[in-house]
Amino acid sequence: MNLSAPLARRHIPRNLFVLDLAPRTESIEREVVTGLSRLPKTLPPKLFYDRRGAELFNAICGTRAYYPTRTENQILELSAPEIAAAIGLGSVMIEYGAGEIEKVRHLLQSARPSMYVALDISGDQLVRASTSLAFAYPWLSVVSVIGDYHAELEAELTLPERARRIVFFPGSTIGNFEPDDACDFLRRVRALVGEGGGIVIGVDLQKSIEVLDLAYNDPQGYTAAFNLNVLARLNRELDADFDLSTFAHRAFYNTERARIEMHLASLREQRVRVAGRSFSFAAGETIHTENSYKYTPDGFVSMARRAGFNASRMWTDPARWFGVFFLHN
Ligand code: AVJ
Repeated sequence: MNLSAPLARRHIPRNLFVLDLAPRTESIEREVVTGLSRLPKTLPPKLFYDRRGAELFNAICGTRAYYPTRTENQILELSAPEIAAAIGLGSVMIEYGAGEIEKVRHLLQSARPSMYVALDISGDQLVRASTSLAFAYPWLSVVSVIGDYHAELEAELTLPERARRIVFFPGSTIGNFEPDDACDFLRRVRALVGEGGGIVIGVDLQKSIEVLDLAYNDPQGYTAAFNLNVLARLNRELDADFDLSTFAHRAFYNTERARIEMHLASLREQRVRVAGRSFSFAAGETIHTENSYKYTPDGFVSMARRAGFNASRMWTDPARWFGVFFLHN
């Protein structure tokens, strides 16, 4: 965190509590070395979100090509009263991957939660965004937790006992998980929210390949920069020597598996050093950096049922490009 002391003193609101559960460097080193030792090589998508990556992701969200963010925002805005009615008043809302903390603002005024817990891996962004949220909603207690989805919230934090717990998981981040892991994630959410609890979750829906491909190959090149930024991060944090001009962004829709795949392709045969080890690349070989699964409404609901949830409804846009689901116990 780069807050100078006087600035920090003037800008910390009373209704904000910050908890840092971010994985330390050894754990990214282990995951990176394991991923690059695999065939095909892989890197976990959470590595995208360093400070620069979080900025680039925001730039992606502002492009015409990347429809999910604006479509989901439209749905949340138009259906806020109904979604808030499903959530109920006075709940504890817990958001995974909160980022800029913009989407939940559509719901706060009408759902009036008693506490809002924001979890994100990008610490600088989370602290900045939750500070401005806490100032904008002085009646709300804001807790921001720097960590990933596996952070054991319950072990680290005492949540109010009696309030209904609602997880908010917008952005279709669930699409990053393998379907089995997505189902496990929903099971864990179900255990966390308990009796009477629920989840409001944004899910990107299947649609034409052209629309999907363009969304991950925006003409401004932000997605390419976002993908390549992972290598710059490894250069900096794990003393790697990737030459970014010898790797290229690749993103395409895999129809059989209903997912966008993002890769970084080595443009030539080469060896790269990462954390004291050497990895060889054939010309054209890729590092698989992300999957983004696209669901049908029925497919998603049946997964939710397998996880033990009842799906009570889906809000969508006129073109049915994106769905916001309410699942409850
Ligand atoms: C934040 C995971 C939902 O999969 O669409 C955007 C990330 N990757 N462009 C997605 C992303 C490339 C995004 N999620």
